[in-house]
Amino acid sequence: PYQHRTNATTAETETKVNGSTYKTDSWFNAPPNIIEKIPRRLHLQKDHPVSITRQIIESVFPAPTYEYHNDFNPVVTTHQNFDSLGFPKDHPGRAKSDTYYINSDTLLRTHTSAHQAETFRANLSDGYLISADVYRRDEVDRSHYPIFHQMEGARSWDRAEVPNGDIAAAVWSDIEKLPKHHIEVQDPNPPFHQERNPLQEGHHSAAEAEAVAAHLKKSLELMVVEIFTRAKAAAKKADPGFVDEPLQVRWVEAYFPFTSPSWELEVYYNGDWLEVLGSGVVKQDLYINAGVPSQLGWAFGIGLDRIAMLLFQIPDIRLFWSQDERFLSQFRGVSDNLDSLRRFVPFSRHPGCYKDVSFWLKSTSAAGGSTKANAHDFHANDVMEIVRGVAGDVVEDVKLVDSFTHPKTGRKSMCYRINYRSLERTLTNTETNDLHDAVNTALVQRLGVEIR
Ligand code: FA5
Ligand code: MG
Repeated sequence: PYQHRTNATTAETETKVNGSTYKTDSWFNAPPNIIEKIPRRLHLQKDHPVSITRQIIESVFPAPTYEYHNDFNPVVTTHQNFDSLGFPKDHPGRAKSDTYYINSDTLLRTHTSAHQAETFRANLSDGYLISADVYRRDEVDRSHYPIFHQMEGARSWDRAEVPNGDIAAAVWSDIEKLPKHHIEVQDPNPPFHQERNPLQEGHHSAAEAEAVAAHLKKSLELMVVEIFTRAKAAAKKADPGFVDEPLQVRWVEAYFPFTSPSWELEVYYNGDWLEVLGSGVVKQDLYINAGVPSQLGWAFGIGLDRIAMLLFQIPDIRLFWSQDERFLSQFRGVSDNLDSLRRFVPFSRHPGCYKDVSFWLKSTSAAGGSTKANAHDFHANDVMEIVRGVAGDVVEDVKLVDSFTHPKTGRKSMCYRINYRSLERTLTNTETNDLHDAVNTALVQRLGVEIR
């Protein structure tokens, strides 16, 4: 599926993603191992844990109030992913070190919020859920993978459609209709914070924004209750002696360029607070720019892979990409019967092998005219991606173990430790050595570093 061509006469390059051809330019930084996985769409694969997690959440946001969109194209414009959401031009998320670009104004979406504007504009229903694969250049370890899945949700009300334009009353009456829950919720946040999380003055009254926030929080708490009730049922099936502790959740103030006020929801899990989603009252500019200025409402975004890991007790995020029957067979039938959900039983853990690579960064003075990295533009995500690109999913994690600057020459040295461990079989020594040699060669060729 990976097709990248250069036209010899015009020197124009293009690449094919999901059957469409895109012009590439100097911003193109999506490697073959990423582009090849785009058609996988794990959130739509029947009986896949990511897809099952999507179904469980969808069950809490029923049609016809909520409409589901699960096949938006992952290739979006910088306008969709950033500008339409009010991201400033210098936002770090736009950097090539963090985002996969096809060309200077086309990229692989970094979040499902990229589709907010067009979905508000289409105005097909009161609410929506969007599930999709998202792409971020990031570290490599058991909970980070450059492709993961998000679900975006939103609920809007239209002033033009409620009696006397009284949105607050309409929203409170919708809150009354939601099911009740009995979990402990900590929410010490004031409704607004003047600098960090202001009321959108001129657009909403305090009463309206507070009603929308209350509907948002109640709806998302119900979602978490559904997820953790299913997680506990699975835990009890695996271990009848499982001691069920009361679910605790808390709301934490957050910041997103496209919501105000904003919050994250955290769940107390395995002795720690775990961030599960970001959310907030939608900035009115989004509705105005989408041609529906009389609407207002809330939105959230949740990571499906993280939720799936905790629902099924899946220990390593790479497993989602496994085509091994020992993995896939454990979820069969669950898409058609969510009550049959069981915990994942790990197959034997194969031995891992740590190997270090130490190198000098290219010194800044020697960089003249070169496109290779020097100490100034070195980014750890480049190392992560080169290792993943060469050795693929047999890399469990990559960690920086040492770095120092030579006191006399000013050159910088770094040492990364790579853990090679296949999820599916035992690697031979020769195989690991060959992979590590290939990683070293790629680091030299692509970053211009000098191996020590
Ligand atoms: C966002 O992506 C916002 N678009 C969320 C949002 C939507 C806010 C709508 C307001 C309104 P963030 O980058 O924090 O935010 O990611 C949202 C969720 O995705 C996180 O809470 C987490 O569950 C998940 N997530 C983020 N990064 C990763 C990762 N590297 N691996 C797995 N899950 C991740
Ligand atoms: Mg976050």
